[in-house]
Amino acid sequence: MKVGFVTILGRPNVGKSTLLNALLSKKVSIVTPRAQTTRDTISGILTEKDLQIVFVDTPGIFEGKERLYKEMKKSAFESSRDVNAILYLFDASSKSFEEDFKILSSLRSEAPRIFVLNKIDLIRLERAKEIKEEIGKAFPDVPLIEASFIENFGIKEVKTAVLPYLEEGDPFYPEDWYTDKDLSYQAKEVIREKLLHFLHQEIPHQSAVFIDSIKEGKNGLEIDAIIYLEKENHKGMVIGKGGEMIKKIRVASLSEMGRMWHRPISSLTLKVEVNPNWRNDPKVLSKLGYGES
Ligand SMILES: Nc1nc2c(ncn2[C@@H]2O[C@H](COP(=O)(O)OP(=O)(O)OP(=O)(O)O)[C@@H](O)[C@H]2O)c(=O)[nH]1
Ligand SMILES: [Mg+2]
Repeated sequence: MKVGFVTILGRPNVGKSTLLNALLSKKVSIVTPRAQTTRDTISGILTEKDLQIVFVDTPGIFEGKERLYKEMKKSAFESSRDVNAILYLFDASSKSFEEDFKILSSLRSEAPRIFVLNKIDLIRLERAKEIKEEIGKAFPDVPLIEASFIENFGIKEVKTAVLPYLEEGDPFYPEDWYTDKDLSYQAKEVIREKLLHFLHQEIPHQSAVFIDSIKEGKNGLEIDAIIYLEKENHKGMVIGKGGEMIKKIRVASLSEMGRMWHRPISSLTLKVEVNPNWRNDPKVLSKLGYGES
């Protein structure tokens, strides 16, 4: 069987998680219009006859001063080591690619690279030509695939491009697995997706979700979650007038979980707590699964 690991890297918001979900035809990683959506490395497992590719979605690489962001950057860089190939995504609508070039030259990995210019639906043909020239000049030997994942364009090409880098071996995961993450992790991510969707400004970035318990009840899954916030005055905004906002988040999370898992969820309770400075507190970060303790 041909097997291998392929890491998906790039700056925040370039479409890494969109690509992962498209490759698997399944939602494994949350997607929002906002940067810094993905906070962990998430594997999506594509198993076909005689083939298993583990695609690893990573947090977008950027310089953030909080410890959380340093851990995110570290995990993205670490997941590019010892893999069969690296898919590096560029956002075609970017004005400059300097930051990308900086990231690429600081990558310490021997793995072959494949470039993807995503979001070409947002630019004109002329600009695409210009960008390809600029990237080609900086990295003449790396192949570049043009894509618009939102329009299902270029996904097949991405899959085909990684095939030569796979090796003969046994599968890493059972054939019916599509992600390395359990239900508890997925539940937390869905709630984060809805926080990012409904809340403005910095509130979602300054929040974290912890799944206190998830168990199979008589009528379906019963989930208890805690939303941690950094500031006391954010609490009112997350709960909303008469509990309107938290209700919206709860209802949207429930329907998303139902769509993803195809199984009943009989209860979802959301508690809101304030935990100042959680993004810098190694103990809290570790409890939430970010970085080392
Ligand atoms: N116009 C356009 N938008 C796209 C395309 N691909 C993804 N997007 C959108 O770009 C936004 C970010 O997509 P994500 O997949 O969450 O990006 P990401 O790279 O995982 O972002 P982080 O997790 O923050 O690093 C979402 O609103 C997507 O719908 C594309 O080809 N064209
Ligand atoms: Mg992402």
